[in-house]
Amino acid sequence: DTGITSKTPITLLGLGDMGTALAHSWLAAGHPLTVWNRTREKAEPLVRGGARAADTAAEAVASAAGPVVLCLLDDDSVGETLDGADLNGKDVVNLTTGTPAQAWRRARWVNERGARFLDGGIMAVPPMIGRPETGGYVFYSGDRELFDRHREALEVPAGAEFVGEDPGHAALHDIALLSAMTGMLAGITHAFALVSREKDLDLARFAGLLAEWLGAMAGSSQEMAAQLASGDYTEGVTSNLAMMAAGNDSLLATARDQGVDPRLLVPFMELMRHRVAQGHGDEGLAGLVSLLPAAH
Ligand code: FVH
Repeated sequence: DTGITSKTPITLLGLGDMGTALAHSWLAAGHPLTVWNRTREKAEPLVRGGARAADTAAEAVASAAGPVVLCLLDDDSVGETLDGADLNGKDVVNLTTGTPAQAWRRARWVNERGARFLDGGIMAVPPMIGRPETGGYVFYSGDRELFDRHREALEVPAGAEFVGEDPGHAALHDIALLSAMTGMLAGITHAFALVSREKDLDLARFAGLLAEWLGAMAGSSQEMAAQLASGDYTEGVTSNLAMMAAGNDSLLATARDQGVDPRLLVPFMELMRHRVAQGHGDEGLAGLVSLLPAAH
């Protein structure tokens, strides 16, 4: 073994749970890897596995011949870490979770320092990294040329989904999916509150039924997308709002009978009722989107 490889060298700043998982996947795939972490000890197991640990973030960046990947706690820690580093001519890939506005500002900040910028939103947890069969992936947005150039290396830890040249779009996709998940988890919590006091009810069996049902219902997002695209919120409606709003009475009555506080459901139900009261009971859920613009 000459130690010479044609694999893209990676510089990784941040060795928390996610950064460490990313590092192991690149090492396992044979990529030369330079790492830096604020708490140096976290780099030791990776050094034993063949990585080089830089003494400072600035030194890691200065020696980078490939993408400089950041996977840190938040956008502030990205700013602190890159402060004082010479970014001129570098390719910066930020896998730190943040908002679209933070991504826009960070892109400008990085570009002003002579570097290219790609933002990423990781849709995976650490055990899914380097295991394509788990379906984990990363949303990328920003510099398309940077993405294409390093695509092979970026696809080592998880799948790569480029969602546009607007640097904020990866974060927007990430946050939109996490927001949808939050609503889903609220629904799951309510469902378990309804059934969990029943002594003779098999919760594991119920969990399986629930997961299957949610999977089947998730297809309605395509119906909503089509309605939003056409502007006709009645297009292809399978379940209209008037019917669903009427059904809500049964959901609330059952919550009451089971001694369950319906607070996780009520705001959404009120939105449905409002839209029906406006005379749009024949629509699907897409019409609710028009009720959501926040007052500034
Ligand atoms: N872990 C997960 O399940 C999720 C999955 C989806 C994506 N997230 C995001 O990934 C980013 C990193 O997450 P993480 O799991 O690696 O987070 P931690 O284990 O808490 O590690 C945090 C690292 O950030 C370093 N750090 C914190 N503050 C600073 C700072 N001011 N300057 C420099 N580095 C800083 C910290 O260093 P240390 O504490 O070890 O010294 C860790 O390396 C994150 O955006 C998730 O939202 C993960």
